[in-house]
Order: sequence, then C-alpha cells, then structure tokens
Amino acid sequence: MPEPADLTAVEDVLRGQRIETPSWAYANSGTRFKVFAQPGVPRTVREKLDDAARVHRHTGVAPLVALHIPWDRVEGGAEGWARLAAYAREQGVRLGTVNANVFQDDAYRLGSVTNPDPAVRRKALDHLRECVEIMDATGSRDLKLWFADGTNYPGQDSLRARQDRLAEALTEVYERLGTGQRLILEYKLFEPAFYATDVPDWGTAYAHCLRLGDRAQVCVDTGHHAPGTNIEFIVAFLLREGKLGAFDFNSRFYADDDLMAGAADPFQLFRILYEVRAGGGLAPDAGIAFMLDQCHNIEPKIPAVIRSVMSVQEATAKALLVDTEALAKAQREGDVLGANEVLMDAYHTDVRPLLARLRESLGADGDPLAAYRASGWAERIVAERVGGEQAGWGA
Ligand code: AOS
Ligand code: ZN
Ligand code: ZN
Repeated sequence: MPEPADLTAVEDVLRGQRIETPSWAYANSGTRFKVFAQPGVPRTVREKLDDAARVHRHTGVAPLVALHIPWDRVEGGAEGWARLAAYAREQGVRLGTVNANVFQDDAYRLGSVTNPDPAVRRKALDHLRECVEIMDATGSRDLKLWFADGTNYPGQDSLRARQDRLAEALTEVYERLGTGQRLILEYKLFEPAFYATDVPDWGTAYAHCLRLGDRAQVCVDTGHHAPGTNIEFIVAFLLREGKLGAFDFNSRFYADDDLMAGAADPFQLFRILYEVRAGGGLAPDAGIAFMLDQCHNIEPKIPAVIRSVMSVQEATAKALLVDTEALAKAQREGDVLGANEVLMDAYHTDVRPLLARLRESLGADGDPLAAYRASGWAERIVAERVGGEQAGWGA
C-alpha cells in the first residue's frame, strides 16, 4: 500500500465530515409483520436527541440530528421548535434535515401530492409548508421529500397527470423556501406502490429538480434501487451536474431493508464515497448531507448507529487514501489491472488506527463502541425511561 503523500490532508477532510443521524433510528421500529419494543427507547423527541448526543460524543463526527414530522413533535409551535433547537445545542448537537411525512394518513390511500383529489393534495401541501415553517424555527437547511405516491394497478390513474400534480406541488414548496433552504427530493424504485411509483428513480427526481432551480437537489438513499444498480455512477453523474444534495445511507440485501450502513456491502459504500471524493463532494461547501436512514429492529439502537457512523467514516477514509495520481496514470495508459489495483489497495487498507487517532484528536475515544458500553448509558436509559409511551413508527 503506497503511503499517501499527505496524511494530514486526509485527516483534515475526515475531521470536517459531518454524519447526520435520524431521530427515528433511536425509536422503536419493525417490519410490517412486527415492531419489537426495546427497553430504554426514547419517549420524547428530547430523549431521542439525548441518544443522538451520545453517538456524537463517542464518534465526534455526528453533530446533526434529522427530524421526521410529525413523528417528532413539540408543544408551542415555532417557539417550541426554537426551544427544541436550543435544547439540542445544550446537548452538543444540532437539528438537521426536516423529513416530511405524507404517507401515514388514511387520506393518502391514493397518494399525497399526486392524489386525484385536490382536497387531499391541499392537505399534503399544507403539511409540506408546515415543515418549512419548522425549518424557519429550527434553522434547518434541508427539507427532505419522499413520497409514497404511486399506483398498484395499470389504469388506476394517469401516469402523466400524476407527474403534473407532482410538479405543481414541488413548485409551491420550492417557492415557499427561505434563503439558504433547500428542497431535497428522494426517489425509490417501489414500495408501497407496486405498479408505478411517481418518483421511482434518480432521473425523475433529477428532472423535477432541474426545473425547480438551484436549491432543489436529489437524495440518494442507498436502499432504493434495483439489485445490481451501479449507485456510484448515479452519484458521479448527479455530483457532476451539481444536483447531489444528500445521502440516506443504509444497507440492503433485498429491498428497502434499512439495515446498518456498510453491513451488507462495505465495498459498495467505498465505491460511492470514492465518487463523492472524486467529484469534490467531501468539501464542506459542497453542501452534501451525509445522513443515515436506518431502522434498528432487532439490534440495540445506539451502538448500531455508532457502528454505522464508523462505517461511513471508514469508507470515506479509504476513499481518501486512493492514490489519485497513480490511478490517473494507469487510466491514461489503459492499464486496466493497474488502475483497479490502485483502487483495491486503498480499499484493503486498515484505516481503523488512523480513525482511532482522529477521534482522540476530537476529544472522543479511539474505540467508540467500547466507550459507549463502558459509559453506562444503555443501563441508565433502561432504568430511567419508565412510564410514558415509547416513540416508534407513527408516534
Ligand atoms: C422511505 O423509504 C424513505 O427512505 C424515506 O426517507 C423515509 O422518510 C424514511 O425512511 C423514514 O421511514
Ligand atoms: Zn430514505
Ligand atoms: Zn427508504
């Protein structure tokens, strides 16, 4: 493995990387067959922030927490949200992306913003506008939109009319955004719609964002593609066009499994992060949100989030270790094996000692999982979080 010329530069990039954790990863979750409740799970959004703060304390690179509205709610409107933002800061974290939820109401049986009924479309749009109001109060930059909209049967609705309704809704939300706020559009191949999904792929999301303007960008959720899709190509393309806004990292074996990032295919995560690096996406001003979108159904949640943060960080470190000069030379010379070897050399490097040192320089422990286990937090939340209703899907 060739030593990179400037390890300090690599460490500087890693020190500047911010990985955003989702509030719902700390709550109870499951499949459509069963939600398994775990002891010590948060009952309030503040308790979710407390857990997220532990992840940041042990990793040093996860200071942002994404919200999901209305799974996360507060009393007192804008003031309540501002108080929550202040509470987050007191715990050492910040409120991040606001994720809208227009998929859990009976009214949305035939869709939300693409529903054939204008009254349902209005209801969905009012929710999206409310999410922007929350962003105004919390100081969040990004509004993330994922629509469960689609149809189950051919002929059920007009595919074209649904695109028109989608475009109209996105335009209204985009126009409502304040300075410095962004609309991030997420695509997903299928589920819950099984015949046609209204935003099924990056091309559809890209086309809508292109029409909207500079502050509309695409979210790549790594679990939202057909098996075998070359996700790093999509990443490279979107970055090149200035349209890569965010990641929802997670792992999948079959569908949208939402397992821990890096668990199923760490090599894919490395290839994605390499394309991010190659396209300049690791620079803080590139504005890419490196978010996790995961559900920990059977494993303990906080250590699962810590491990996922570490996996994204490991993939990033390996991507930064790619000897780009040697790679470019091999590519120029048509040296197929040589070029591949340069990439694989970086992938096979054990970056754990480098990352342990980095964490220590950030005031965290070199081994975040051991530090978390030793902290007693897991036992403390089980003892203290009794009574009340645990947060979970839909609550
Ligand atoms: C749904 O499949 C998407 O990944 C969304 O990002 C969704 O809002 C999130 O997964 C929470 O369920
Ligand atoms: Zn997602
Ligand atoms: Zn998903």
